Amino acid sequence: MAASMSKFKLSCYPVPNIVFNMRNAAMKLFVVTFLLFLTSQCHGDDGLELDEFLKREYSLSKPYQGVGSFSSSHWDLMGTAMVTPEHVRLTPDLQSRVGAVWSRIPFFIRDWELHVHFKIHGQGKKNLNGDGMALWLTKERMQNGPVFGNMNLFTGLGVFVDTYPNEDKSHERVFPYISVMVGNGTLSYDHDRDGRPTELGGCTALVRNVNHDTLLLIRYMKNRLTVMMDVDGKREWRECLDVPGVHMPLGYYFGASSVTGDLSDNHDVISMKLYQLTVQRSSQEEEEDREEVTLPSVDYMAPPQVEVAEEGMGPVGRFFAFLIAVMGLCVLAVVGVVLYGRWKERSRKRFY
Ligand SMILES: *[C@@H]1O[C@H](CO)[C@@H](O)[C@H](O)[C@H]1NC(C)=O
Ligand SMILES: [Ca+2]
Repeated sequence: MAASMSKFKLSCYPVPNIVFNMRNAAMKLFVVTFLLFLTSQCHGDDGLELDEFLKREYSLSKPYQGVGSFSSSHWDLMGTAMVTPEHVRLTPDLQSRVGAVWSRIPFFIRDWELHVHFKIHGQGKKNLNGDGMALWLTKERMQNGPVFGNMNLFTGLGVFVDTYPNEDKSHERVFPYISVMVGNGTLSYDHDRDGRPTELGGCTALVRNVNHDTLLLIRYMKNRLTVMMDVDGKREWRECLDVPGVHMPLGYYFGASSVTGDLSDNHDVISMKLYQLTVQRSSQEEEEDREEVTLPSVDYMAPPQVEVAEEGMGPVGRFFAFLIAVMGLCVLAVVGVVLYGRWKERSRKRFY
């Protein structure tokens, strides 16, 4: 990640030539360090929201006109999914149900943002409910299977709102948990481990049985995948995951699916709104983007997640820590020399 991240970030604060012309190596190091620090503040959001607009053919919203009917809709229903005036209910709060809703139209937009308004609620006490729901952008559609009601070995993006901890040995992860996976047709989602071996990342999202609206945002822009959530009733987006170097082919299908087992919940989709993002690309980025992607992939896969309480330091952070340590040592050395000088002086005085 480090390499592609810094490339991405440096593009928003170009390093001035003057830095490279400096004679003094220490000074150069200092300035570059400072610039690196600046660029680490730059979030790569440049060019965002120049223009965004809703694409109705990829959106699902009230009054869900014709959803599931043969002729007049862009969406198909599957299994127990049913339309009411308030929502598309994927599963009711009953055992062993599978439901899904799938877009009929292949998706050909390069940069986009999907806002999903959903509601998960039921009678079960905490962690006695399940299993959650998934959002999809995949090559396959309308399949049955073990991954939140959809097939395993899928090809494309899956965002899971997992409400039941299957692997719960250490309670180190608080559920409901959002996790993200990019499948290439051969990667298997491990349900018993809540998908840990293949996840790109994720976060806890306390979305169940709450009185306020719960929303997810999935953004794919310049091959960067970002997931944000608005689940606290504060009406602001909080970041859940942000991964550069994600390559997604065009022509896939949006979907949402859900499954219940021994444990259950109502899994409702209230709306899915797809916005096209208009993004400026440099000619180099245009060049890179012209290479056709035939299989979804991710440049950098994190090693299987081990939960850490706080965020680790990035390369820049580590460099700073190193710099501070070196500076600290210098200060100590100076203080030591001064103290030693005084001590010598005093001991000399004692002889007179
Ligand atoms: C799918 O991804 C995995 C993990 O990155 C990789 O080992 C495998 O070779 C990929 N499969 C294909 C068909 O590219
Ligand atoms: Ca699970």
